[in-house]
Amino acid sequence: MHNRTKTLGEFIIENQTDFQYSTGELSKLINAIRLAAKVVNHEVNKAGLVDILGDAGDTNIQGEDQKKLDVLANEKFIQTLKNREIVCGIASEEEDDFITINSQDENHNNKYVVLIDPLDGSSNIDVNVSVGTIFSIYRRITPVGTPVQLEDFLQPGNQQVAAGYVVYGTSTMLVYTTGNGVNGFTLNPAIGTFYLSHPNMQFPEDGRIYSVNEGNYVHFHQGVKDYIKYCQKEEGDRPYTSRYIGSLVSDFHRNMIKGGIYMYPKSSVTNNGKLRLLYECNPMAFLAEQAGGLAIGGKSRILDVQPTELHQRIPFFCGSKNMVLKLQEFLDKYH
Ligand code: AHM
Ligand code: MG
Repeated sequence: MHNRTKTLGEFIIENQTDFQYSTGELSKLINAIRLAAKVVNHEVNKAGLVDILGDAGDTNIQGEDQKKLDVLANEKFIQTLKNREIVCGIASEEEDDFITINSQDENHNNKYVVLIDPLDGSSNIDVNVSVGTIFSIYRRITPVGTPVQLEDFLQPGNQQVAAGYVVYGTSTMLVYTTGNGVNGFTLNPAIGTFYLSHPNMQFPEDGRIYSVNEGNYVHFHQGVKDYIKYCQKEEGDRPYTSRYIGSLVSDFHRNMIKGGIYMYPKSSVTNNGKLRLLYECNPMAFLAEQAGGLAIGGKSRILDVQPTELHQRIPFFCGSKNMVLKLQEFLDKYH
């Protein structure tokens, strides 16, 4: 019998029986993200036309201002979530402060907050290389019915109820977890539907790819330098392959499929590395662990870090379990 591929919409409905979905609120939220992803996908796909139709800052033919794609992606996600009245607050890498969402009756009845990096890897947009959206969802900790507070956003990653990313690559994929494994859905652009293409995604336990900006090598700490040398040494299954897109979502996605490690260490010039704990590291760490991988911030598990500010940065090492454990050995030597 022909086994018809499931759509993301069907998958969400089927999984509504998970305890996390019991009120249907989280399902609605993931549906809203699915919709926003399609809108942003449409914008990303026509990014190359900006040169022909007008640059950011110009006025387009309808008299509207052209917007930079990351600004546009930010607006689309926030607008979609606001319109559907399903969250009580949003924090975005693109906004200085979090946004409070009032429901129409001003009751703040929704219980989820969303944190997003609307378009990550934005230096890749102008050169037609993959970019992504990253999202992270928490249940608020302050009482429902009151305005959302900063502490609702500053929860450790181990409190996430869902997280995921969209990769705008050769195909557009939405990959997410609700704490019950990781599933990947590929967009059929002809009909605008995501199909379950990668059920139960798993990091291979071992890998042969390391992803790091080696241009910063001279600034890295000795443990990271030694690990990079280890990756390059001719011994056993080494040297490993070096692959670095400079787009976290794409580097992570490839490593999860093929086996590998992603590193953004601190250095002598960036004390905490570059990546943001709330918008980038926590959601990726949740996905990594749900897919059998690991994510550490140097000394300890990323998901156990207590955030202190919205835009906090942290060193990030993430990928196949045995590769991260090996790296940890090198880091521990210098602690
Ligand atoms: P962004 O949020 O400004 O796009 O920066 C995050 C990106 C990650 O996607 C990527 O892994 C990293 O920055 C690359 O940084 P670098 O160019 O320093 O290697
Ligand atoms: Mg980013």
